[in-house]
Amino acid sequence: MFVRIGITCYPSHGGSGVVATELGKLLAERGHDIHFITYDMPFRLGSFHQNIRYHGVEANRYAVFKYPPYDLALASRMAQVAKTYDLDLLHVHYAVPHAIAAVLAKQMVGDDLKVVTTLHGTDITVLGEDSSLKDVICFGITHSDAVTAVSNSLVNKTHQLFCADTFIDRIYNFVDTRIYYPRDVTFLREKYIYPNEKLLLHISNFRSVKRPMDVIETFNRVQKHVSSRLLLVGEGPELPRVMERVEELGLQSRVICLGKQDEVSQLVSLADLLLLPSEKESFGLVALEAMACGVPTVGSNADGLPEVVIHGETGFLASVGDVDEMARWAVQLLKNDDLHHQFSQAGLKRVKNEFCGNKIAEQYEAVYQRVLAGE
Ligand code: U5P
Repeated sequence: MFVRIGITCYPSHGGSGVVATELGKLLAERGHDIHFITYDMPFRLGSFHQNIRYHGVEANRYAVFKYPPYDLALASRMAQVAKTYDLDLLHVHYAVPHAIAAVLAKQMVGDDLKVVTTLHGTDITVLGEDSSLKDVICFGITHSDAVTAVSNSLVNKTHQLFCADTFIDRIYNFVDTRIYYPRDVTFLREKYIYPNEKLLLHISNFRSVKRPMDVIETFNRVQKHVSSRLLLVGEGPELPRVMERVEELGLQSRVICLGKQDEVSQLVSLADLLLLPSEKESFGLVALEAMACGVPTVGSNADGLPEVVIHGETGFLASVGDVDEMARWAVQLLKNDDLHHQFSQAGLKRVKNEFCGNKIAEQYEAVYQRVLAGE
């Protein structure tokens, strides 16, 4: 089956955009025609591929508009690209405003154009609680031809918050194991830590839902028992407060802050442990990236994270905010090389069995086939 697919996502650093981009690349490799329709080039799109085209979206800034009408510009661009390239379907990642714009584009083009919406998390768990958006999110979901969500937890949450009757396929996120694998990064490791030290890693958008302050509190406890350093990757609103706390605790020499990075696969391989203490985490893509590099996660048991990290097998999970418990688990793993190796191996096996790209691409293709057959 060959499908012409328009993909819309947030092109910036974030799980939904990363997965949408990686999926587009993989589908292109599998022979499908891929058209990214976004306001900016997705940051992980990388080099040229003959089956991938990019169509930018520009919202008109005419003086009378207090807010540039991006959603309408997107719908209009989707419809235009769909007509020009005879697209079979629009696959949109993140409900707001993408699903709604896609439904509008379908109305402009005609019913042959199908809409597949993938829910990634905060579009449901955060925005779903906003009364100004709830109804329109529900509209986008119920008018899509198929809806997928990245974890069972997110499927259940969507049913609870929105539409109990809508069928939702659970399709997990994936990693490209040609990029994420346990790399030999000894040369880089020497630049950050001494040979007797351990390296803990946190990667996120430093928003409060990621609880980055808990990362610091956990690390502070860990470094009292294990000679270690903490690498912070990413940027976001909580980062200044986080760095203030690092100073208050006198940890400046132990915490390395790299800011936003476009390519994290080498950095992930550097680490002995990933810290992910999120308050909400529909999936936890960084935990999967870490697992693929043989790095266990210590984090919270929020939402879908236990579907990715198996407690006691590929990492350890504690209640949200329980930094003492997280620190205890981290110390246990960092002090016991055999246990660490066992978790690392179990993680690699799990990635191969559950989260490999081609397996996930096949699941999306099955959804495409179903909607195109009108089922
Ligand atoms: N990410 C980066 N660079 C950064 C911060 C995050 O590439 O500076 C990526 C992570 O590697 C992951 C995604 O793929 O963004 C964040 O996923 P999530 O935290 O939204 O699940």
